[in-house]
Amino acid sequence: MSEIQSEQLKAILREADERLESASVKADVEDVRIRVLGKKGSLTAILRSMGSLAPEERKELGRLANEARAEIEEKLSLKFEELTRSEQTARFAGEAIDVTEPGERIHLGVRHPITLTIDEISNIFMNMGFSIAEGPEVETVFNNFDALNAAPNHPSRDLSDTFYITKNTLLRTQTSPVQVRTLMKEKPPIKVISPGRCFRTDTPDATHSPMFHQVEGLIVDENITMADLKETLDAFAKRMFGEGVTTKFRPHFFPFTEPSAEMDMSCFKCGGTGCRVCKGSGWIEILGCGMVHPNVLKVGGVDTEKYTGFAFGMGVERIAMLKHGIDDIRLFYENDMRFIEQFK
Ligand code: 2U9
Repeated sequence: MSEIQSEQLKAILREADERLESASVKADVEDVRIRVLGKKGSLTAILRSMGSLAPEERKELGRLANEARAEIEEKLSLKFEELTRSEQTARFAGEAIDVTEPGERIHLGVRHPITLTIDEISNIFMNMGFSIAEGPEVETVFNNFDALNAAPNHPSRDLSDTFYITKNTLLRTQTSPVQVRTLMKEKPPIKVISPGRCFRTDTPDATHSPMFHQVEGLIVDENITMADLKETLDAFAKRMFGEGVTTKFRPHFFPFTEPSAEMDMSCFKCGGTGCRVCKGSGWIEILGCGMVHPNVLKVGGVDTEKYTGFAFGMGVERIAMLKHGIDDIRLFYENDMRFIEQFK
């Protein structure tokens, strides 16, 4: 074997080593493979040139060249693996997520205390077999006043109490028109409550708001008496404010009921001895009620010889204020989240 070829092999190995040493990406390794082992590679050229050598020399050079090729292939593959690993490590580092990092807090909304109170009241009545009836906030003067036996000169009809839209339409001042619609549409037995928004021209103060909420109820069936009214509303007070409360009924006047009453309950805070909540009296007024006036039943096409009914109404804000010790109705409409979030 010629000295020159042996030197050439060493030079090829050295060059391959140097190039692999400085290879920084996999393409560099491939470049070295092509330079040495490719079709026009330096080692390939030597192997091709062996044909012209004497058999002895060819054998010796062949052995050395094959050893050199094996050595270079081994180094190529080691370097390739090394770069594959380091590229992967670099990629993983870029993709890394710190699972211990605190997440961004999602701000969940809460239901409004008035919604919560309406739901609580509605659930109590639904558990007694009432269904929920809803209707429009813009109503006819007929449904809001005439059908409810309000005298033509009744003060609540006054421009200074009611938001009129036209001569015959208005923003409902109570949710009773919903029940007037139910009476006119359905036959007894009727057992509904109507929760919803109402409007009156009140100037806002701690206990008044021109927009407020009511839950009203209506039962019409055979043999409904004042005893059913008292039993139902007493049960409501106990479920809403605690089993310990007792109720009493004071005579009152409403055009749509006769007889009419207001229901007081013993103070759920002090038990009746007198405190800040009941203003020292031991009693808290919570709703109005009465036996449905025959005139109202007749408007609904109900046979007043066969059927009687009772009705009631309560202000939702008042119930919520009592229950949660809130002293200003305006807090409900400011939507200050520090207030709203206390009731979830
Ligand atoms: C029909 C017949 C009768 C509904 C009733 C009351 C008594 C009552 C007030 C409570 C406080 C309104 O929010 S408030 O100002 N309501 O006292 N409401 S009986 O009577 C009806 C309703 C519909 C067809």
